[in-house]
Amino acid sequence: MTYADPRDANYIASANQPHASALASDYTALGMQLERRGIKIDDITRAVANFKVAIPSWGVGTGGTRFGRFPGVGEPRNVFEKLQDCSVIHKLTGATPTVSLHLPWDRTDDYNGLREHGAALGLGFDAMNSNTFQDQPGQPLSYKYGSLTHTDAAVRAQAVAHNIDCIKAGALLGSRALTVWIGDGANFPGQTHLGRAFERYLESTATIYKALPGDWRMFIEHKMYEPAFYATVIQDWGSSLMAAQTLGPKAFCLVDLGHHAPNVNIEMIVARLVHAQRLGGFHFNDSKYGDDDLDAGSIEPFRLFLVFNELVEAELAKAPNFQPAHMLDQSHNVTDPVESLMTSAIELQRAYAQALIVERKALHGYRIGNDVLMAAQTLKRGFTTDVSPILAQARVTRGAAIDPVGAYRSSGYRAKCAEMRPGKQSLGGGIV
Ligand code: LRH
Ligand code: MN
Repeated sequence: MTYADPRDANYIASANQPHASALASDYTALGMQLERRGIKIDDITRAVANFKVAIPSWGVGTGGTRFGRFPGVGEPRNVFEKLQDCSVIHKLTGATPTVSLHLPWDRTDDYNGLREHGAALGLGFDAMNSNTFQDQPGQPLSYKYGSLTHTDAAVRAQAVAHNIDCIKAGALLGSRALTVWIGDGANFPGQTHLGRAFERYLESTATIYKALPGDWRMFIEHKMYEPAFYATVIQDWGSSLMAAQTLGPKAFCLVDLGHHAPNVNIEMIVARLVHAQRLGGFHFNDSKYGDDDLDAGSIEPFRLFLVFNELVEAELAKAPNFQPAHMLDQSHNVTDPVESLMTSAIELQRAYAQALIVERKALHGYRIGNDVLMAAQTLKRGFTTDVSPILAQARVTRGAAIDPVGAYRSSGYRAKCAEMRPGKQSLGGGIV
């Protein structure tokens, strides 16, 4: 198989050529359809082209579960190769200019070099992610019974120090946020004092908060369960919001879609966090049962649309303190991670475009008049409109591919990586 660099502008232009006329006629047809609804298609395309989502560095390698991991070929072996794959995703979608790193998985002793490597690839760095849910080789104190909320102050101090290291590394990279997710909790009723554990969390995060540079934000990520299976210290948005409001104006709540019980109304949580001016951002993915970390929009696209509907309402209302950081957080166990991350970024743009074309004036009228059916139908019409031409046109305006997966596959990039990245992949269990 011949190899072509899928990031090369000429390669992308030639890959787009066979799709150009179909896109042009589909775009014109959709434009006329939306015109009849009083919507200018180019306005939507511009907004979609400006929509950005960060790639999780841990998502470009094949993920796994506790039962096993089946690595693909040509996997990135270090953070520099992870960035290379991220640049392919960005060049072919035009939607993912930043990467969210996870320490120590992405630790390097040359963060300035990493920053330059990223810049050369056209990439920046989004929120840093700390990790006190695993013990590292040679780590003095274990996180088996918790980290920021451990009963032993020395363990808490070790966890706090790690988070401050993440801030220091992030500052060298140009990141301006730290995401703190901890697995701390209990497997048995009685194992922990539910109130004091939360107080220890507030004490530890207050120290981390003090270390935040002036223009940084701290994202508190709640999760209902796993690895703790009875009680998790930051179990829900309520605990997260209480912590953010206690810590200070730089603390915000991060919503990982997979961190809720099935059927929880996540768009309602988003509406409340917007109201509280504490919506920091998202870890987008999809799930059917637990924290499945499946591709965004692959299981519940209507739910994703309803989340973006709340974001568009907030945007239109010019909600104060509203700058949500969008990130993907997925585990790609059976697909090529580059393909999954490209299609997932595009599914977020789809939900955003669908929310943008909702006829808000008519919807408002039906709501005020309690014309329930027409209100529901008017909202749903955004979701049932095929906005694919807008998404493809937005990519073209960014010099990206009309058919990213097609362009990626015909480039032979993965096969080339298999050649360039020899070496046995570890088979163990676990998400990375
Ligand atoms: C926890 C989580 C968190 C990351 C980890 C990789 O489930 O969502 O955001 O640190 O996955
Ligand atoms: Mn997450």
